[in-house]
Amino acid sequence: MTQQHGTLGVAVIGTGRMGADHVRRIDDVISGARVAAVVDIEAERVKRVAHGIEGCTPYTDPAAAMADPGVDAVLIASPGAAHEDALRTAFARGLPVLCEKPLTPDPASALRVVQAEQQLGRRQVQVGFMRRYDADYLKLKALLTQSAYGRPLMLHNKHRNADTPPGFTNAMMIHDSVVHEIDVTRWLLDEEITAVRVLRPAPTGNAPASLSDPQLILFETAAGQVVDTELFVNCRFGYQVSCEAVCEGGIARIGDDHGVFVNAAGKWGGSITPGFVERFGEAYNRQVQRWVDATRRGEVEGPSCWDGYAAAAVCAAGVRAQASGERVEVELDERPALYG
Ligand code: ISE
Repeated sequence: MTQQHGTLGVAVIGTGRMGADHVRRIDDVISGARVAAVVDIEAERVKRVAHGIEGCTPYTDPAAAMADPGVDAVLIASPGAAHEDALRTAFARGLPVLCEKPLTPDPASALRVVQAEQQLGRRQVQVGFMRRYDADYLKLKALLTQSAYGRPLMLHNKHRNADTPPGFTNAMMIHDSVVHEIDVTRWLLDEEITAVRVLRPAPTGNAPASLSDPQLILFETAAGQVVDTELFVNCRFGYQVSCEAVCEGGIARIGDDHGVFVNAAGKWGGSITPGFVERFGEAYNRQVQRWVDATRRGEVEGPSCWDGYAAAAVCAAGVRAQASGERVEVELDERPALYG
């Protein structure tokens, strides 16, 4: 690894909303890394993003950026369909990767990535499931790991977005939004999800007519736990993510995000964060910092390609369950030894 200025030279692939946010984060917020290259198919946009970042070269081709001698590692934030190719190029060049979710858009391609990483004989990818780096989720995980309240029996999740971007579909409600609850369920409970059901109540009038919003998603785990998620992506009032773990000896809940709590003019209350970039800003910072630190030590940690593949398998079952109204079992390959 050739690190200039003692820092990790990162190529950020994709300069849309998340990619641009990661460029800002690496340039301004975290330590130990610099943005050595940015990549986007839109030449003007990528030039604009690179402009003003010292030593940053714009590219329209991911492979060319990864061949840049100043690039030591890759952050993939392009649309999911482009991830498999970018990952394979990074594998061929031995470049460590932080790959935004989804690892790839479907289980077959995600499994191919798992198999390609297995052939390397070592982990090279951290998958960007950033909730694992959120301070509240980390506290909840610690309580469950210590068995502070006994065995967890159920999780109740709420996942609310103020609104959806144009073109957001029912399938994206699973792939883009519920994928986070899929990952936190597997991580918090340390169990695979085995089956999915989706209930679709009468929709809100605030969502586009093509969207069945809200939805209630039910997971069963291999240990027999049941997890429900209320997904409401046009709730209008703000961004809310919470998780309540119901254990044998107590209940622990996170995500009641009040910030400052005010009593005034005959009212009490706090405020609600507007969106995920604000709600999970610190988690994104910690995620990228931990990736940079581990990479500089020559290590790989955090959510793995297996986690990315398992999430894709549950998403596929979820989309089928959503369309059919039936209980759909998750089809999962055997977990390779590389992933513990
Ligand atoms: C978005 O892509 C995210 O990743 C957010 O965390 C999630 O809350 C939102 O629903 C998704 O669309």
